[in-house]
Amino acid sequence: MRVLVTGGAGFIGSHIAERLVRDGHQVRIVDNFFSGHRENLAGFADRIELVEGDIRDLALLTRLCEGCELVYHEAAVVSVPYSVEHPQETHDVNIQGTLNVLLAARARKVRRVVFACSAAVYGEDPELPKRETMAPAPIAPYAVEKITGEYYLGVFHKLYGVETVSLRYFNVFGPRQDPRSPYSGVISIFVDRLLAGQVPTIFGDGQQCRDFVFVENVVDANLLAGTVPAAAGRAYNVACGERTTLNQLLAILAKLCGREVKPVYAPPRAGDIRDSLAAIDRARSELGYAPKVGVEEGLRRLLEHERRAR
Ligand code: UD2
Repeated sequence: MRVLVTGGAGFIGSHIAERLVRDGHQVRIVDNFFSGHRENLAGFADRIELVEGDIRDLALLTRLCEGCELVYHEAAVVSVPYSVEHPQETHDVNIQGTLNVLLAARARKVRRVVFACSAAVYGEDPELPKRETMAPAPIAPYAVEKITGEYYLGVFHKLYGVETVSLRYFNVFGPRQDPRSPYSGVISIFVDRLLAGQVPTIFGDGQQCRDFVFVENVVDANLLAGTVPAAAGRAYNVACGERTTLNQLLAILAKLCGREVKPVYAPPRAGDIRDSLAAIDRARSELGYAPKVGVEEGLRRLLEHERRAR
């Protein structure tokens, strides 16, 4: 089948696109290269249709949806702090862009749209694990934008019959995650520092926890979300369902690198939530999702990939 991946040159989008190509699908990518990179497509660039363009352009999206059965909507401004600094811009991309994807999908009779949502929608309610039945409590523009996108999906499903699935990603990590921005994920930053022989900084006491999930598991969840009939109109947490503290994370990385690492501890980062952990029962029972790559194995694969790339 023909599939459109928005943000297909980005960290997660490129992994989804690569798997789809490997499975024999015709893949069309649209990316404006704001945070995507052509290098992310190395190895399969000759087997995709790549269009440089922006999801704020409804006419373009409508053309790109022509002949597509499925859309994976991964394009977004993905940074919480950036959304705090530039709420108008992130609104335009993350809300208007998502609405455009849905309008284009409806106009071109795309069967299903799978949306990259975020654990950010849960906000700072301390109750763990996070379940999809909990009320969203956004505390940043980014979270407002992601939950609004999800609400739009629900409405397009109910009103217009577009099949929609929203995947609430927790802390995704893996190859191609850019460590060079101040908004990068902690694992990409730690691995970059360790391989450069530098000392990582832990903000806070390191006892805060996250539900880190290797990107291949996220790809699995997306493929299931694209095919399982009962998923239409639903939202799912995508995570490992396990908590890892930052101190544990660094200890695992140090062990895998075969050396002792003493981090620098700095004051907690403003606006951070303390702990995060997902319940993944719904994704397990309805999608048949199971995280195949655990955190430690994912970290081993990431290190191996980064060592080879240097
Ligand atoms: C994640 C998502 C974000 C949003 C948010 C919702 C990523 C990359 N970000 O942000 O998009 O969904 O969850 O809650 O997945 N830290 C250090 N040292 C560093 C960098 C970070 O100690 O050099 C700490 C940081 O203070 C935090 C933890 O690591 O306690 C995780 O930080 P993050 O930026 O990787 O991800 P998070 O959970 O803030």
